[in-house]
Parts: sequence; C-alpha cells; structure tokens
Amino acid sequence: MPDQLFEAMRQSVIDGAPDTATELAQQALASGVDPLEAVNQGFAAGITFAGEQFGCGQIYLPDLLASAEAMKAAMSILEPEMLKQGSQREALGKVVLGTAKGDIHDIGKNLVATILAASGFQIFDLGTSVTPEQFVAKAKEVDADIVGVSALLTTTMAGQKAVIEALDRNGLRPRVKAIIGGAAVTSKWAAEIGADGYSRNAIDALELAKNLMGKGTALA
Ligand code: B1M
Repeated sequence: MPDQLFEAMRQSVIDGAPDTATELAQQALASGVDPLEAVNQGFAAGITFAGEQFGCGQIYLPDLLASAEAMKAAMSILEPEMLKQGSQREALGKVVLGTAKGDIHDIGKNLVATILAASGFQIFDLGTSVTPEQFVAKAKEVDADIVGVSALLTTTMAGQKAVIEALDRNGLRPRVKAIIGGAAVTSKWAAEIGADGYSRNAIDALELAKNLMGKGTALA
C-alpha cells in the first residue's frame, strides 16, 4: 500500500496536480505514514524527475512551475505535522536560514527548516534571494549559532562564499558556524570556501547542525 501511495505522490508532482497532491498528503497522514517518508519517497522523487525532464528539454518551464506548485501544496499539509514534534524538544540552537542572492528555489531549504525546527532548533528563515548583509544583520539580531545558505544554481553558489566572507568580515565566525547545501553544492566546494559544514539532504543537515552544537550522535 505505501509503495502505491508513494508512486501516486510522485506522479501527482510530475503531473503538476496540486489538488491530487494535497489529497494524497492528507491520505498519508490519515493512514499513519511518516510525513518525512512521504516527502522523500513520494513527492521529492516527483520533483527530481521533473527536474531531469526539464534539464534534458523534455518539459518546459511552465510544466516545472506546475510541478513545484504541486510539491508545495503537499508540503503545506505535511510540514505542520513534522513541526508539531519540535515544540516538545530541548532547545538546540538558533539557525538563520535562506537561499543565496539571485536564487528563488526554496523547496529544499524549507524542508531543511522544517526538519531542524521539528528537532528543536529555532529557525529564522529569511526566504529566498537573500543578500550577505541580510544574513549578517539577522545573525547579529538573534545571536545566531548557525547560518545556513542554500543554493540550487551553479551561478548562485558564489553567494554562499559571499555570506561566509561577510560573516568573517563582521567578526561573527568562528562562534557562528556557516553551513551550506543545495543540489549543485559539493563537499569540495564547501571546503574551498571555508564553510563549517555541508550536507546533501535535510536529514544530514540535522545531524550536521547537531554536531556543530556539540549535541550530535557522530563520534568526534
Ligand atoms: Co529550477 N533549476 N530553475 N526551478 N529547479 C534546477 C536547480 C536545475 C538543476 C534544473 C535542471 O536544469 N535540470 C537547474 C539548475 C542548473 C544549474 O545551475 N546547475 C534549474 C534552472 C536552470 C532554473 C531556472 C534558471 C530556469 C529558467 O528560468 N530558465 C530558474 C531559476 C530561477 C532563480 O532561482 N533565479 C528555475 C526556476 C525553478 C522553478 C521556479 C520552476 C522551481 C522552483 C520552485 C521553488 O523552489 N519554489 C524549480 C525547480 C522545482 C527545480 C528542480 C526541478 C527541483 C528543485 C527542488 O525543489 N528539489 C531542480 C532540479 C533538481 O534539483 N533536481 C531545478 C527538491 C528538494 C527537496 O531538493 O532543493 O535539492 P533540493 O534540496 C535538498 C538538498 O539539496 C539539501 O536538502 C534538501 C532536502 O533534502 N539542501 C540543503 C538544500 N538546501 C540546503 C541547505 C543546507 C543543507 C542542505 O544547509 C544550509
């Protein structure tokens, strides 16, 4: 049954069908499916496929936009469920999050925000196309422990470097840790720009953030 449900979720995103995606997300919650599994095995698989189709010219931007809308519709049902757990957890630290300047992709960044919040981190989400100055100002204002910058485009990865440089210029590091992620980002790039950490997905981002706060499960 979950396999069929996951396949239907994937297809609803490929079809760009927000109403179907909403219904399937509700059905998943009603039948006790872990919302994170619904995202990873169902909806995110659909958006990844749509991205591949777009990348090789099989579909056009309006189709990709429709897929993103369907993905967002599902997330709006699943995210509150994931967040419910966060308020009962020990406070782990403050994280300022955003997508790099010039980049409007936010589905993955929002998933990272939800998973960190659900685990007890306090999240200050600056949204998309965030300048280095905005990251620095928010980090100072809330006395952040971690600043996280997402980038999905090869052209906006330079924005991650600019944020790290701005944190350094303002004397915020090494106390404030800088982490990066996003489809185009690699550990090599993270090392090159002196980031304190990189993760491939939202689950790893949680482990990384916990480790940076000295509350992880990984061995030092
Ligand atoms: Co765009 N797009 N897009 N797009 N889009 C990509 C990234 C692309 C790879 C598609 C392709 O060509 N195959 C390509 C980039 C090529 C490149 O630079 N290498 C691309 C392009 C070219 C573009 C436009 C330029 C298209 C155009 O206008 N001609 C344009 C750019 C607009 C802009 O930003 N200025 C554009 C627009 C769009 C839409 C608006 C249609 C839509 C975004 C909707 C939205 O986000 N609100 C969109 C989408 C949906 C995609 C793809 C298909 C899917 C991205 C996504 O949501 N994935 C994407 C192809 C792909 O990645 N396969 C693509 C699902 C999400 C759960 O995964 O975002 O990777 P992801 O996040 C993961 C991890 O990366 C990680 O954890 C997340 C959860 O596990 N992670 C972090 C992310 N951030 C992290 C931060 C962390 C740690 C981990 O710490 C801080």
